Amino acid sequence: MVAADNLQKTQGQTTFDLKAYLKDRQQLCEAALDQAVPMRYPETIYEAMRYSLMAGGKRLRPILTIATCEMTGGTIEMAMPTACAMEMVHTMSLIHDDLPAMDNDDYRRGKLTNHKVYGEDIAILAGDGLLAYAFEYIVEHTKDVPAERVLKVISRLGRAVGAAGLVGGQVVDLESEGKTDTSLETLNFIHNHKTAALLEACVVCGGILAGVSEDDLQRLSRYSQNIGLAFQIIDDILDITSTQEQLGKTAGKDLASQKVTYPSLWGIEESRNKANQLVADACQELEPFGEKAQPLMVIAHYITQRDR
Ligand code: GRG
Repeated sequence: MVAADNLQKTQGQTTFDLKAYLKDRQQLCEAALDQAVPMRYPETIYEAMRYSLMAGGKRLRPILTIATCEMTGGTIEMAMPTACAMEMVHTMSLIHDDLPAMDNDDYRRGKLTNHKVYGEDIAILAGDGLLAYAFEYIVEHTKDVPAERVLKVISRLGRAVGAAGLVGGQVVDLESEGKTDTSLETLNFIHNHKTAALLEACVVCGGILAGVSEDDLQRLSRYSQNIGLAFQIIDDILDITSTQEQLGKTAGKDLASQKVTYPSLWGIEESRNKANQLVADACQELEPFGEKAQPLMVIAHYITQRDR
């Protein structure tokens, strides 16, 4: 289904059916991921990798890659291997984040965490396996895209994942544990790296695959940094206002550990206002893309309206 199929006419006004769009894209991604990581010998590791990869989740990251690639003139087919790789990297980061040495969580995506089922040793290796395979998968499966674009995607993803991205954010987060005086600057550093960096890579890489100009790449980068921070602010709010059943992971952890979060600094209402402002700023960056930007604009609003 192309994005235009999700346009609906209601009382003479054209609206975008986000629910149908997300469901359609989630199904496409689920099928592609299922195919991307089949069961093989040694079964233990493939089973552990598939356990977390196929455990659901919103599939926001691969959907962003596909939506950006389509908006900038590419196709779903061009984007899908990179989209799958983004979800592999995201899933590996969740597996490692849940380990006893990190956040020590028992539930994720409504199921027991990977190490609870397979043990810490296999969970670490399942994360490593997904991380390495993500890069291999992009190189081996991307078709009809010039090689230099694929190289750029590999480079951007590597940067987003390493010490300049997720790993760096996680380290500062670990160092902030137990501290009640974490500054806003440090909090922003943590989430710009832990959360926004991968979301940015998803969006920017979608554009790179389609061959966007440097100016448009900068616009996509600003859009995704804004939605990345908004995503984290809402994540912090949901940790307070939602239940474990709704989130599929332990709720109320931040309050219990007295962690400094956006709502602990600003309160819930002000945090929500800031998230809405970030989404408005993000959407402004998309104006030059016209009508075609509708899916990315609607996804940006979904980020602040979501309940899980
Ligand atoms: C990447 C090499 C490497 C190591 C990992 C553990 C770690 C370093 C980083 C932590 C990254 C992390 C878990 C950030 C949190 C991001 C976040 C808000 C996750 C929740 O994302 P959702 O709500 O989850 O999109 P679903 O399950 O819907 O996909």
